[in-house]
Amino acid sequence: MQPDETISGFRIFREVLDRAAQEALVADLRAVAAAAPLFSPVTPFGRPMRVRMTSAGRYGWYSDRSGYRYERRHPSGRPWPDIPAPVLELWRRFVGSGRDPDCCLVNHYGEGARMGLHQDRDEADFGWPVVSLSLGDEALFRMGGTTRGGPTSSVWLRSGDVVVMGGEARLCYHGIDRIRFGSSTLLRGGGRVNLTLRVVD
Ligand code: MD3
Ligand code: FE
Repeated sequence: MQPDETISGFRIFREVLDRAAQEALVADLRAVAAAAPLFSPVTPFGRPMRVRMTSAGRYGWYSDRSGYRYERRHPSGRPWPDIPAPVLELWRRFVGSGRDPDCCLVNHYGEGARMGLHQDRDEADFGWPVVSLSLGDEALFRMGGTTRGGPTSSVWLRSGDVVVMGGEARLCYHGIDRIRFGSSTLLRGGGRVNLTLRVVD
């Protein structure tokens, strides 16, 4: 499959899901959030993150004063719900059926939410790519290189877009500078949801 754009190894596929598929997926994600409610992780520096999160799969991503990590259970003590079938289908389409993701992180961006530049390095094997799906409001995605402080480039991600980060891009710095709150009608009340699929262990 050919990406619509490739920017420093980040492969961007536009409008992979049409509106009907996006709406169906939002219903699945509401069920995930009912079983595993969204929460605001606290960074190791003690600051609550602006983005609210939950997860599906064998592992969920978690953070508190003790650090960033994956956990087997939601803070409620219950295991994370299963990854919705259409999400697994997306992964298999872009990565193949050799191994399914262990974690589907669900990030919710309300008005004013952003995510600073960071690397994803809490996983055991960087040979597996990360796949991300954007839903709802448009977001300004910034990507850099594998060291902090180098040049970056930015691109707007829209609802239904998929980004695949493998190879050189897997350890690149990335973040969300801002969203255009209310730019999409997918989520009632506005906002953005991003799914990231990862192999963890
Ligand atoms: C590049 N999320 O959850 S998705 C994250 O839109 C995260 O919520 C952002 O960064 C969001 O860690 C960006 C795009 C993305 C996801 C994972 C990556 C880019 C990546 C992993 C490696 C390199
Ligand atoms: Fe990330």
